[in-house]
Amino acid sequence: LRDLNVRTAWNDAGGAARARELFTTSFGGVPEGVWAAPGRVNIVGEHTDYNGGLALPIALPHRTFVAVSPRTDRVLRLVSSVADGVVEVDLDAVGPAGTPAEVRGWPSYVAGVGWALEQAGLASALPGLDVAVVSCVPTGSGLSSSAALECSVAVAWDELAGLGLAGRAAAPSDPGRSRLVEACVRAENDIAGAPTGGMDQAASLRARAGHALLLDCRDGGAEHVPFDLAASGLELLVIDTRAEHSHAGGEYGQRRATCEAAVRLLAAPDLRAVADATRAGQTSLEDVLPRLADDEQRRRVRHVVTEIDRVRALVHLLRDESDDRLRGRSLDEAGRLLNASHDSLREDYEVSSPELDLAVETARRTGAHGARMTGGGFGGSAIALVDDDAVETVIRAVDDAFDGAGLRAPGFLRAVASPPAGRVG
Ligand code: GAF
Repeated sequence: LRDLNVRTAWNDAGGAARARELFTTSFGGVPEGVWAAPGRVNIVGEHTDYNGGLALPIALPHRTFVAVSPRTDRVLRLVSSVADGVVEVDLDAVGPAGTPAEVRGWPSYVAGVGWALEQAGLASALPGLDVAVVSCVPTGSGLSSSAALECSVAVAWDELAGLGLAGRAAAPSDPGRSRLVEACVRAENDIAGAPTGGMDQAASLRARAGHALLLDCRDGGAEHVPFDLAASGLELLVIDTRAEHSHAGGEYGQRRATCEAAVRLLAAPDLRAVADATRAGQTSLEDVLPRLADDEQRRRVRHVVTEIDRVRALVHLLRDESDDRLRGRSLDEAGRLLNASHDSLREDYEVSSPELDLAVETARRTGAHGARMTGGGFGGSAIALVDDDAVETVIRAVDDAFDGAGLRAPGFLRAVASPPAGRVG
């Protein structure tokens, strides 16, 4: 596989050394510390977070590393291994996207976290920072590189300013981390101007190694569901189509607005309430859908309601296995749920892309038990549930299919449920 684009994750020591080196060459001296935060893949539960629904992400072993020193003033000096030069931002001059004080580009994800921590009253006047950023989370690939950046900075500021929210590595504080999640989401919504939900930041800050994070996006609750595919002889293969996506563009926001309009028509608190009512047998999609404005709205709602059910069903399968293994009928059913999720996202929610469909179809055809797009869509990445001895076959087949279709060579990552954000050096 050496000739193919398989992206291995850096280990903590390697990532920290890279970040320190960039810090020293950019600012001189040594940083006070290095913090890291993971990207994520969502196993199932897509476009449910902003509908008060359920999602089931894992943290990736691929992380963003920030080498940081606090400053005595309110200035941020930021450097990234993938951007030119040092950017300076005055923390007292940061304002929402679309106003004269907006911060442009990637620095908005860093400055936004400071702004949001102060707005929420979690910090009074944060110190400025010198920050050097390096990452092995592919950017623009639907693997939450922006959340990884926000969350790595959040845990760094948390410790350097003595906020005490993240807790110690051995004893992470979930309530405190939930406050950090909220700040990172506000940074992304208000300062970077991307109207996303909170799944990505929650995965990066609240996930656990060896577990998927069952997120209840209505009340912020989280449960850790054992997710050790290796024990079942399986792998979760991530296929990065390298068709770039962005959620600051209009399509994501349009989906969100359509759901909000549907909720108003149904006089429901959110689409989660509709999902819960159909599950409890108090109503059914046959009753609900005719009350909506048009076919498009009906399809969007059908996706969200059925997707919430798919999260419940997959969690049930994962928990049902007394020895935490997926095999036989449970494995078939898990694959069927992933496939149904993709088909619903493609047909009803209309957020897939030709590249994602090709990746998914090829993986299914060459042995995956199930495959689907992951993340917001419109490009980005797909996941495939594959026997560990079939991974190479699927990788080669997808690479060939992309070549045959005249597309850029895709990237591949092996997803293992990994630890959340924290200090690494
Ligand atoms: C993107 C968003 F950032 C998440 O909040 C979520 O809505 C996801 O798309 C779709 O499930 O990753």
